Amino acid sequence: MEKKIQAQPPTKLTGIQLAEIPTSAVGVKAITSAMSHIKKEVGLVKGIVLLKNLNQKNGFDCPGCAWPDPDAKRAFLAEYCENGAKAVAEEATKNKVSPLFFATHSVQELSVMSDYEIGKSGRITHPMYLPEGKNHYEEISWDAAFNIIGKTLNELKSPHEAIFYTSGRTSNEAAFLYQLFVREFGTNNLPDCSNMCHESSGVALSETLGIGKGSVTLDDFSHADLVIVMGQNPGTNHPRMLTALSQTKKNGGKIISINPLPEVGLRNYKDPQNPLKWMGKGQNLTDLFLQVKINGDVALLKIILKLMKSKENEKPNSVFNHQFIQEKTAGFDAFLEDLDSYTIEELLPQTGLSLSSIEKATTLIIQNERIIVCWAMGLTQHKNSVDNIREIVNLLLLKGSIGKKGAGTCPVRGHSNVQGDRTMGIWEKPKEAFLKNLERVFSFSAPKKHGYDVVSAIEAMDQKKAKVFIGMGGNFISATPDTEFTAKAIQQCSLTVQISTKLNRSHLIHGKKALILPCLGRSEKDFQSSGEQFITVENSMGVVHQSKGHLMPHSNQLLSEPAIVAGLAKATLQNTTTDWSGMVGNYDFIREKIEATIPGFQNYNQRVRIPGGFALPNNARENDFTPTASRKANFSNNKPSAIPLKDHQFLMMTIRTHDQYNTTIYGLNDRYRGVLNERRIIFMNPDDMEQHGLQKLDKVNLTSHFNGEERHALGFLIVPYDIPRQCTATYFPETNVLVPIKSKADISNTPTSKTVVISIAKETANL
Ligand SMILES: Nc1nc2c(c(=O)[nH]1)N[C@H]1C(S)=C(S)[C@@H](COP(=O)(O)OP(=O)(O)OC[C@H]3O[C@@H](n4cnc5c(=O)[nH]c(N)nc54)[C@H](O)[C@@H]3O)O[C@H]1N2
Ligand SMILES: Nc1nc2c(c(=O)[nH]1)N[C@H]1C(S)=C(S)[C@@H](COP(=O)(O)OP(=O)(O)OC[C@H]3O[C@@H](n4cnc5c(=O)[nH]c(N)nc54)[C@H](O)[C@@H]3O)O[C@H]1N2
Ligand SMILES: [Mo]
Repeated sequence: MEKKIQAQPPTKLTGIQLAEIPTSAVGVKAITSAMSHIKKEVGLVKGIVLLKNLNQKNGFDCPGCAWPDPDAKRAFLAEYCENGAKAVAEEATKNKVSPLFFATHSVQELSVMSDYEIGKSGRITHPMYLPEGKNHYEEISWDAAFNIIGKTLNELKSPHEAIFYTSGRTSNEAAFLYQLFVREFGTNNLPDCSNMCHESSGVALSETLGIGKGSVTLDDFSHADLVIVMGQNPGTNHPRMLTALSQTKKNGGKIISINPLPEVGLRNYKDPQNPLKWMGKGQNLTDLFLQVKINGDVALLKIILKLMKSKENEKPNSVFNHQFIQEKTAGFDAFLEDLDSYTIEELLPQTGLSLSSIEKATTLIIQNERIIVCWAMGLTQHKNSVDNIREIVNLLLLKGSIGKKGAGTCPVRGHSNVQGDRTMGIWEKPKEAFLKNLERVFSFSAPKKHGYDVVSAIEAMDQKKAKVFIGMGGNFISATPDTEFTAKAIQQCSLTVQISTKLNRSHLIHGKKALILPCLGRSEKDFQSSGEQFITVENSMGVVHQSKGHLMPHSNQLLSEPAIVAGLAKATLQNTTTDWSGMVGNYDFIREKIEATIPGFQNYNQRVRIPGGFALPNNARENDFTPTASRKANFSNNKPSAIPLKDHQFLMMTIRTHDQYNTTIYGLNDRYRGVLNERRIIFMNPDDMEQHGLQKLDKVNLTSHFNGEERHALGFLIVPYDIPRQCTATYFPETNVLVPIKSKADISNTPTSKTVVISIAKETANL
C-alpha cells in the first residue's frame, strides 16, 4: 500500500531540556552560536570571508531580515547579527541535494523527516521533475522544464487558473520581471508572503497616511524621545534593531515594550560590536513593560487615547498638537466622539493590565513629543489587525508625531526584500496607474481584474478554480494556515513548480506533476552574458541599495532568478515583444525599465552604484498626506475584538524560536526562552496549569475551535512561562494545522496566526 505523504512536521519529540532564561541578549554567546553554525555548515575559513562581506557597502545584503544598514560607518566583521550569520550559513552550506539524493530518497520518505532534517539536506543542485504517478524526482534539463511549464500554462482555460506566489527574498530585478511575465500571461494572481505578514500594516497605513510603508529612517532612532515596541521580538528577529534602540537610550530617550512575553532582547542587551562590553551587565533597554494579553492592544491603545483626551480636557493644549491636527488631519471630531462610546471599565479586562501601568505609559506619551512606534507580527496577525495599526496612527496624529525628526511609524518588515517586491508590482491588487505605466513601457494590455491573495489562492485551488501553482521562493505549504486543508488543495493542482535554493516541504506536497527549479542565492556570484551582475533590494525604511554575491555558485546548473523568469516567459508567451534575453544579459537593462515604469527610480543605475544606495520618496516622512482619499492624514474609529473564551479555552499565538527563519529551522533551541532541543512545546501560565491539573512537561494534544469546527495537533510538552492568563504560545509551522483557513483579519485577509482559540487535553484523554 502506498504510504501517505506528510504535510505536517512529524510528531516525534526530540528530547527537551529546560535551561535558565538569560538576562541579556546578544553578547559573547551570540557570537559563539553564530560561529558554530558557520563552522558546521560552511567551514571556518570560507565562513569568515563570507561574514566579512555581509552588509558591507560592496558586499551582499543579509538574506535575513529587512532591518536597514547604518548610513555611515560599517563595523568591519560586525554588520551582521547571530541570526544573520545563521541565515548565511544556511544558504552557503556545504551540503548538496543532488539527483542522486532524490534517486535514493522517495518523496514519501522525505516527507516523514522533520523540517529541520529536510532543510539540513542542503542546496538543490539540478532542475528536478516529478512525473505523474512517480515517487522519485528525476533530473531534467532547463529547456525541458520550461517547456512543460509553458505547455501546461497555455493549456489552461484561462490565465486566472494559474497562481504565481512570491516570498520576500526575491531581488527587485527578479520581482519586476516576474510580475511582468505574469501580467503579460494575463493575470494578477500574484499572492506573496506579505499577505501573511505586514498586509494589515500596508492597508492601515495607506488609508490613514497615504503610503503603505513606514515613515521613519534609521537616524530617527537617535533623535526619538520615546520608542514604543509593540508585538515584536527584535532580539531574535531583528537583532540589529537593538543597536538602534540602544542609540535612543544613549541620547536620553525612553522605551516602552508591549508584549505578552517578557522577551529578553527587549530587556537588556550587550553590544555585539564592542567585545569590551560583553562581560559587563549590558544595557537595559525597556523603561516600561506592559505585559498585554494576546490581542489586547486595541483595548490598551483606546485606554491610552481616552486618558490623553481627559488630560487634554483638564488642561487644554497640554497633550494634543492642535495646529498639526487642524492643518494636516481629517476625522478628528468623529474620532473623539467614537472614543466616548467605550469605557475604561469595559476595556481594561481585555488588556490584562493594571490601570496604573497604563497611566505610566500615557504619562510618557504625554510628556514626550518625538515618538516612534515599531511593530511586527504581534499586531498584524489578528482578526482586528488593521484596527491595531490605525489606532497607533491615531495616537501619533494626536501628538503631531509624524513627518518630523525622531518621530513616526515603523512597521518592521520581515523578509529582506519583501518591501521591494511590492514596490516592483508583486501585488494581487495593482493600482491602475501602475498597470498603465506597465502597458506604456511594454506595449501590451495588462489584466485589470484583481487576483488571488494567499488565502483566496488556497481556496481557489481547493475549488479547482486554480490548477497551476508556481512559487518564486518560499515554502508555501509550511508557511500557510490550515496545513491539511492547504495540502489537499495543492495536491489537486495539475502542476506545481518551486523556484528554490533549499529543499523544503513544499517540494514534497505537490501537484500531479511537479518541478523544482534551483536558483542562485544572495551570497553567490551571478554571471550573465555581459559579465558579473549585482542585484538591488529595498530595506524596511525604503532605502534601495545593491547586493553582490562573493561565492562561486553551488553548482554549475543553477540559474539566477531573473534568468529563470526569462526562461518561463520565453516558453510561455507567444506574442511577447519584450526583450527577455537582453534584459537578463545585463541587469542594467531591467533597471532601466523599472525606472521607466515606477516613480522614484530616476537615474536608478547611477544612484544605486553610489555606496549605500538611495531613499525612495516617502510622503508621510515629508508631512504630506495628499495621497489619501481625503488628502489629509485620517483619524479612524477602531474596535477591540474581545474573543469570548470558554473556561477551558485559551488563546494561542504562533511565534518563532531563536533558531529558525520562518519555516527554515536552523536548530532546535530557543535559547532566549530557555527551551533547548525541542520545538513541540506550549508555553502556559503556571496558574492556568494548576487550575486545569496540568504539570510541567505534561504531554498534551491541542484542539482549535472555530465556527463549530475542530482541528487537532498532537503531542506537545507544557512549559510553564511568564505569560498572561489564558494566553499560550507555540512555534510555527508545527501548529499551522490549527489555524483555520477562514480565520483571517478584516480587510487585509491575513491569517490570524496570533489568535487561535484552543483547548488543551492530556495525551491520555480521548480527543
Ligand atoms: N532570525 C529570524 N529573523 C526573522 C524571521 C525569523 O523567522 N527568524 N522572520 C522574518 C519575518 S518574515 C518577519 S515577518 C519578522 C517577524 O518578527 P516578529 O514579529 O518579532 O516575530 P514573531 O516570532 O512572530 O513574534 C511576534 C512577537 O509578538 C508578540 N505578540 C504576539 N501576539 C501579540 C499581541 O496580541 N500583542 C502584542 N503586543 N504582542 C504580541 C509575541 O510575544 C512575539 O514577541 O522577522 C523577520 N526576521
Ligand atoms: N503560524 C504562523 N504562520 C506564519 C507566520 C507566523 O508568524 N505564524 N508568519 C508568516 C510570515 S510573517 C511570513 S513572511 C511567511 C513566510 O513564508 P515564506 O516566505 O513562503 O517561507 P520561508 O520559510 O521564508 O521560505 C523558505 C524557503 O525559501 C527558499 N529560499 C531561500 N532563499 C531563497 C532565494 O534567495 N531565492 C529563492 N527562489 N528561494 C529561496 C528556500 O528554499 C527555503 O526553504 O510565513 C507566514 N506564516
Ligand atoms: Mo514575514
